[in-house]
Amino acid sequence: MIAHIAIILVALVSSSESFQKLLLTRLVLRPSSASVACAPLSMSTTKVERNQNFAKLQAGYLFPEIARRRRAYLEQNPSAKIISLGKYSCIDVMRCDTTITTVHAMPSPLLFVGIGDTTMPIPPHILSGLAHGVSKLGTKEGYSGYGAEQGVTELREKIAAKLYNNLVQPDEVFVSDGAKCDISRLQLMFGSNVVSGVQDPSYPVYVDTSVMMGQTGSIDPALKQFSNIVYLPCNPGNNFFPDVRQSPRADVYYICSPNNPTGAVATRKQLEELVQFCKEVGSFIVFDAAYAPFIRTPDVPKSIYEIEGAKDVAIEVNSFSKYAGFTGVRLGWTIVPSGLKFSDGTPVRNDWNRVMTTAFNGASNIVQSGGLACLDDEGLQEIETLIDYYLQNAKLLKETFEGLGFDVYGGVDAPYVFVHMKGRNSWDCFSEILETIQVVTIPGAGFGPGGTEFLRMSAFAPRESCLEACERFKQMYKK
Ligand code: PGU
Repeated sequence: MIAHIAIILVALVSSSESFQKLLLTRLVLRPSSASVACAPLSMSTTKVERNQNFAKLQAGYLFPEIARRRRAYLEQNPSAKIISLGKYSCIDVMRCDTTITTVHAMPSPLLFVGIGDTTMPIPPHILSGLAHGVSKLGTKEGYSGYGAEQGVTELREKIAAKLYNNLVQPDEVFVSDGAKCDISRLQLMFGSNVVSGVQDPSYPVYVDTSVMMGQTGSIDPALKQFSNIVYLPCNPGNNFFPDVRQSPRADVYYICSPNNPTGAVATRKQLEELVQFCKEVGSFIVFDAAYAPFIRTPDVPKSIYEIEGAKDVAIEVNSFSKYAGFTGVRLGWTIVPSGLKFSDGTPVRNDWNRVMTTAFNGASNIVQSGGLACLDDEGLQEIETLIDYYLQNAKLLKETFEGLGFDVYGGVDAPYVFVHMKGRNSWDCFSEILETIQVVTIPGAGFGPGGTEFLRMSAFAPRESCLEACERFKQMYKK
């Protein structure tokens, strides 16, 4: 319709009389047969039915909602000096002693500088890998186009060797543009007839994509849980790891360790029991190991494949995002063991390959060159150094809240510190902290009902911001 109006205007201002006549005849005097047959549609609707699964989702995705609230606060308080300890943390200490107009005039300053989550620059060796990927494209010999959809062979081999000690084979590694995208594509593969099991609280993508795929019924407003999802309670009483035997069976268990948001890490024994259970009941595990390199405690598994028998039941998603500051660069991978099968005997890897070749066209060749550099000895050392830095922030946050008398979880082998606000709703605490000391935290309620009384603090921040946030918390909560 708008296009038609535009063409009519062009015709009217056109100097050529015959052109005007032609266009007006075609567009105005001879309406299309469809518009003759049907009653005119209102400007604001079409005849395309909305996917009702989307109507089941309660609100927008968690992190943009946090950003919206922060922006709203800044608009009311343009001189506020905000610190974020969650997503969008790299605005660090943001002085908005500008006018509201200036804030608007910048391209969403709060979000723009913050997208990426990690805040430290990409270190030199890894950066040189990315640069090498760029320069190769400018040469005849180095140029490459599409594919391979599964990732370049060298990178698949290096991931299998350097990160999995050859516990997995290169042809079980599928390189991608990130773990979140792979989780969504896994859901596409699983379809709408499976039952998902999630830790409660958990990274919201597992539940939201299950809803989008039509696996669930609607949400129970009192429980804040969707029907047909198995919510596995995770709390201090079970060290934030679920006892799957206490809940109804799910087809696919989404297990994240180190955990977002609780910061808990699953022990070898816990994972052994989980694998054993899934073998007994014939379920899959989707193991999200996006924070694996934060594990420093000896004998805590960094991959599900360190557990015997895991290749019979588990898929692992992973990503360079938090390893190497690639949140904006985008590079991840998923391991699908060759022996993992659906109930009809079809290898899962076949269907995953079908998804990746159909709904994905391979990770960027530039970025894969950066991934190769990550896995050189120098790159691995740079990753260690980055993670040391964030773990030090986590320690500062953890000690601050412990010193203030809170019960605090995580923050040892994970970048997240989970603080119990005892009896208080985390959205209220979020607002109170934002308004009182201008620090942005993430309410645990956003990760499921199990997180209602907790706040998630992220260690992804510049040290100065972290230190200043700790000082402000001390001021706010001192007795
Ligand atoms: N898995 C877990 C457990 C995560 O926490 C995140 C990001 C991802 C996967 C995404 O990995 P990519 O490889 O970068 O896609 N969690 C961040 C960002 C949240 C979001 O979804 O935008 C966080 O703050 O929780």
